[in-house]
Amino acid sequence: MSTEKTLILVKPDGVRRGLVGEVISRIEAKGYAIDAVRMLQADAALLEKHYAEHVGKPFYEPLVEFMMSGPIVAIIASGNRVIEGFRSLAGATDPTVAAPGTIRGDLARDQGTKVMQNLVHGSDSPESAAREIKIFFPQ
Ligand code: DAT
Ligand code: MG
Repeated sequence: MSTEKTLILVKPDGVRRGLVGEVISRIEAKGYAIDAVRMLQADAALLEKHYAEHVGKPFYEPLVEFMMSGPIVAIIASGNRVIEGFRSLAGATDPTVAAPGTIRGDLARDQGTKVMQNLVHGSDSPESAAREIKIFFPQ
């Protein structure tokens, strides 16, 4: 059985605030392996693929604008149940109510913007992980 992999993003707010190391530290401290890291500037076409499920929602345009507002860091992490495990480390989508102890709960808050700025993305299923890893690590 091959080890599970997930796609993690440190979003532009996380890069701007110098939290790349903090996020990677939390992944490593939990015991997952870092398999690949890549810094990039996302464009609208890449984000439309990544956020296909959200196209047309009221927060989609602000989401794309936010995700293009600066560089992001894409990470492949691996380990048994890493998909679920990283979602747990990240905390709830809304940083105001994300539990203390989580990345979003400890380090993010509501900024009064149309899209929630919550520092990190993590794949939500094995199918999403496989799809998203191909988008950010096409080689
Ligand atoms: P998650 O990132 O927790 O998987 P998601 O996939 O539902 O959440 O949404 C993608 C991102 O879009 C999320 O990280 C923040 C933003 N977002 C989601 N729902 C939102 C809403 N109702 N209002 C504003 N931003 C939202
Ligand atoms: Mg999601």
